[in-house]
Amino acid sequence: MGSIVTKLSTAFGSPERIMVLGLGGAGKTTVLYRLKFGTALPMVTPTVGFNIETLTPQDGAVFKVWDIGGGSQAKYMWKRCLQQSKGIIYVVDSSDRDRFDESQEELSFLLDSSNSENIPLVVLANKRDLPGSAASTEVAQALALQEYTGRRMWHVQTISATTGDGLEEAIDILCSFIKDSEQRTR
Ligand code: G3D
Ligand code: MG
Repeated sequence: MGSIVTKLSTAFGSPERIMVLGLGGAGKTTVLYRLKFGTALPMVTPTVGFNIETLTPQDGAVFKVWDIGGGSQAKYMWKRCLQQSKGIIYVVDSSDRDRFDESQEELSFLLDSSNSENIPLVVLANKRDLPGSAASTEVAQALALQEYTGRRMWHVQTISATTGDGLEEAIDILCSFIKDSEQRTR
């Protein structure tokens, strides 16, 4: 299997900048690793802060990965970065209902405080391999995504970053959203 991200460059002819955001532990690093290498992450190094990982244009798309939450000051810095992005990937641990509220608050802060309504959102409801993980409808509700209907393109895709299940579908949807938003703003 080739790298999934090459789809993005194939779709757009040039590398696109995608923000990958979510609370610490949601699975962002694991997602990034799988996008880049198409395999599971051999070892995860805990990361704190922001702008910590990127995929480069040679990989087909520029992915900026930022940890949010926990009172991080970084969130005041990613607004500008967000406005320059073509798409937002928001990663949620779908097995950790205790953090749904915090995840929702961070997401709404992100979306409401930046001038970014034209930027599509794909939520990765990660860790679907774990028993009892929330379905996409539950995650959509927990994140109050209905509020954005009609204002922003959004979709929730359940995935497992460790097995890769669902990730390709998620990237396909992001590609089609980005194409749609570019046609609208043209
Ligand atoms: P982050 O970058 O968002 O902080 P990480 O998150 O990618 O570091 O992942 C946090 C933990 O969740 C890691 O476990 C990782 O292996 C695990 N994880 C990520 N994706 C999945 C998944 O799809 N399924 C399962 N079961 N676990 C996943 P550790 O134990 O290293 O903290
Ligand atoms: Mg990480």
